[in-house]
Amino acid sequence: MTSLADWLAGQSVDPKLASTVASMAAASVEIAGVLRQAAIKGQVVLASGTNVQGEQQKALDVISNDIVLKHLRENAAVSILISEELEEAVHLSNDGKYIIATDPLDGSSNLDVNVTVGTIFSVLDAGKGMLQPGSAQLAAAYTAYGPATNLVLTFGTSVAVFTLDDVGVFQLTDDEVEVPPATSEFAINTARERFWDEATTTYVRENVVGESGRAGKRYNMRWVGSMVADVHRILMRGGIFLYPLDSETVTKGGRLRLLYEANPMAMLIETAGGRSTTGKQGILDVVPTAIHQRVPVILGSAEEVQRVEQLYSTSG
Ligand code: P6P
Repeated sequence: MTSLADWLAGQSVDPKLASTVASMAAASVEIAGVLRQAAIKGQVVLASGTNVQGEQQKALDVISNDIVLKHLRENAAVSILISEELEEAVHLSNDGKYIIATDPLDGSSNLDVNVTVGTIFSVLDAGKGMLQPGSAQLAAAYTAYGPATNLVLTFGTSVAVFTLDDVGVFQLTDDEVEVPPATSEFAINTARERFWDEATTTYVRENVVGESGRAGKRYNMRWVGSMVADVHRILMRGGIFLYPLDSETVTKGGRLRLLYEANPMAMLIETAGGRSTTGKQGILDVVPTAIHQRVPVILGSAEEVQRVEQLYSTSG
């Protein structure tokens, strides 16, 4: 087996970039341990307050953010942290080379029902500022806390999967992930149908009519409600994830965040041969205007995303 440390040492990337990824991986190993023991230690998922021992409680997403901060403060290569849990960016080092944008615990509302959640992060060149398009990312990754703990990582040329072993070391288990170009599985929250635009409505309707529909095949639907879980399934066996702009999310620009959800996931999917779009443009081409900006997200198997792009292009 090849450990993450040995694999990173063999990559042709700046050693400080490799160490930045290693710090985030170490944070995710610690977060995995916290999540496994949370119920036993009386840590509830979202509430704050005091536990049965009268100790001050923090929600697990705040605890996860604290763990990320601790690990990044120990790495002088990191200049700035942008986190879903923090309104403002945190300045960590005057001569750091990199910016980390992260959702420390995405999907945390699923924790109380023991569904896979994750840590998502993106690495940017600090010299270019915080508001860079996703195409400028130097690395993207997530850790999925599921039956196995998987770190899925790319520097832009290939996508590698690491699995946490029984002594807390990430071991390489797949070094050439490729998203199948075709699929018969789509992921969307169908409870939002009444808010959908014409392109989304047409696309889903064509899928659910099965073999007699435009796609000419039967589809299955999956919606975990945890982006890391849905995207990991799509990376591993194909599919399409849709959180499109709809009549309710339009006022905020979408549901999911650009810098630390859409961009890293789009980089992973596109590096693995898939496609991503907001419906109007490639996700990685969006120039951010704010660190917590939201965008519509459609990504996954290339042929499927192209069908959706075509529907958007003809629906005006
Ligand atoms: P909905 C989790 O809160 C999250 O940010 C993503 O992980 C997930 O894909 C999405 O929101 C689920 O949204 O509207 O279906 O609850």
